[in-house]
Amino acid sequence: MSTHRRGAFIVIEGLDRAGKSTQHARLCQNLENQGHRVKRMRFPDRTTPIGRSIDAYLKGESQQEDHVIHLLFSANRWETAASIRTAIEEGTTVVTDRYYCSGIVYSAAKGRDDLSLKWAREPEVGLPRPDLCLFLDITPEAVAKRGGFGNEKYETSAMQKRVRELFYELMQLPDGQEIKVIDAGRGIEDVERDIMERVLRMMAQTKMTEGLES
Ligand code: DGP
Ligand code: NA
Ligand code: NA
Repeated sequence: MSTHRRGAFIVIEGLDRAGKSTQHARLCQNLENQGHRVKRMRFPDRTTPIGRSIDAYLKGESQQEDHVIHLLFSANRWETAASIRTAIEEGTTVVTDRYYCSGIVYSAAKGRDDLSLKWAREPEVGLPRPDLCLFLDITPEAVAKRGGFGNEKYETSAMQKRVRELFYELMQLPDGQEIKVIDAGRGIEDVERDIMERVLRMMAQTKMTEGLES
């Protein structure tokens, strides 16, 4: 009897300017070098029609009501849900740059009474759940040293401070149990090594064959 090994689902999360895209690229390359088949994804995926609306919103070219943009970000994840499941079942490891933790936390960070963490999580219920979510954490001081934020919608210190607090809140809840904090204030190679160690540990501990024996 042979067992078919399913792929892992790994999410890189973090604050703006934490180095997510660099680390995402390096992790994917490192996994491929070890012989894993890897599917690279990023959210928001700005290439779909919904993603183009999100892109315009983030660049300040269009306005959206806060609940509406939340649901568009969520729909942008749902567009890919089936392809994530298929890839994992086929043994491909899926690595995404952001996912629903950002979704929940960035919207809740707006501080509206009618847009709580609880409200923000509801549209995400049922999306494929990651095996591991790495939160690249960086202090506002370290971001300033990197040249500060860009010009997109949420790239202000006040917003990032609140986002950071809410990531830590989310980790205490059942939804946040797979989140692991990575100190992203260090050099690129140190962060890269730390991430790879966490991923390999997760892969060794997770029953990656569940449900797919043949
Ligand atoms: P990035 O392309 O990784 O820089 O992400 C774009 C911005 O969008 C970033 O500030 C984080 C934010 N973001 C990502 N996902 C969501 C989401 O689901 N909801 C909200 N409100 N913001 C999100
Ligand atoms: Na950004
Ligand atoms: Na990025």
